[in-house]
Amino acid sequence: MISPAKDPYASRTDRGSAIIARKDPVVYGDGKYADALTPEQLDSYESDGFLLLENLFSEQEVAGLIAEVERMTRDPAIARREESITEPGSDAVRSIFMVHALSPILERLAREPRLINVARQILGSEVYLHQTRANMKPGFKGKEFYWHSDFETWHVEDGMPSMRALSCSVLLSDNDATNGPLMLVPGSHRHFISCVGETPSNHYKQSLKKQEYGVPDPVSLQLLAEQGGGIRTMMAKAGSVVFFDCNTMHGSNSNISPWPRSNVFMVYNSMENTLNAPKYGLEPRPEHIATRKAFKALTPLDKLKLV
Ligand code: 6CS
Ligand code: FE
Repeated sequence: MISPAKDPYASRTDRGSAIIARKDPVVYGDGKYADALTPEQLDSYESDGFLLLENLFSEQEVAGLIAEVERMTRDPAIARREESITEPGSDAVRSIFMVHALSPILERLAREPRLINVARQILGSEVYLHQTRANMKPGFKGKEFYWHSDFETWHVEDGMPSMRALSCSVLLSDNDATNGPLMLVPGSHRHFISCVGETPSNHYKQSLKKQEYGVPDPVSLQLLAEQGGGIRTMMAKAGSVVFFDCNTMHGSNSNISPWPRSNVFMVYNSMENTLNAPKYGLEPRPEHIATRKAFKALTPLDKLKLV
């Protein structure tokens, strides 16, 4: 295990906050491992740390996905499971984790070539699912996700070695200015913000409702936003998809509109970047939040040998 002193992405140690230059590539293998994005799209992803592909899925495909996610949200057997996280202060479902194991429809979505082949191309390898979730952000009750880098959490609490993972958010409802769309800081993926504070045990029981550790300080956030050209808000129709690097600073506001802002996230990790032990002696997080037991490369649907 790398000692905190040698860990280029040490965070939540006894030092104050710091901004560290990224040590890892953004696009691996020059994007030649698969053929999903154009060179212009790849360049845009590399430069910003994210890419919005509008209307990737048809209205009919979205209708099937949202019906499945709403069915899961209404299913009391799923609501009782530890994979379901409620909003702070209410019993409204905030997120359902490990949706690929709870739904055959969402398991197929994870292997949909329009998604997985983008991940294979950017990460330059075969990939597996580090985490999947549906974020419901229900009308009136969906609370914010404060600014954070997913990699900061995945490195410290899940032992993810390098920045060779990405999230893919499939919009299941129109995301507009009123219902708390995803916001990202262009270029922030090139800097790692080392956070202050010591991780409480079983932190995920609190952080998935409202994250208070591994949260960047305002000075660092303002620096990143001002040098990256501000904040980009992902307003797009349902069926659009946002791909973003594991270290891109992102967050979203509370939803006080009457309408939900539902999306489903697939987090692809490179098979060359499987998890080590968490940092600083932390207990590993449960399997439904961070895949540790089955690092098996995911077969894209178009590569399945149909029997
Ligand atoms: O801790 C995690 O893995 C989760 N937390 C946030 C705020 N984003 C990534 C992930 O869903
Ligand atoms: Fe996140």
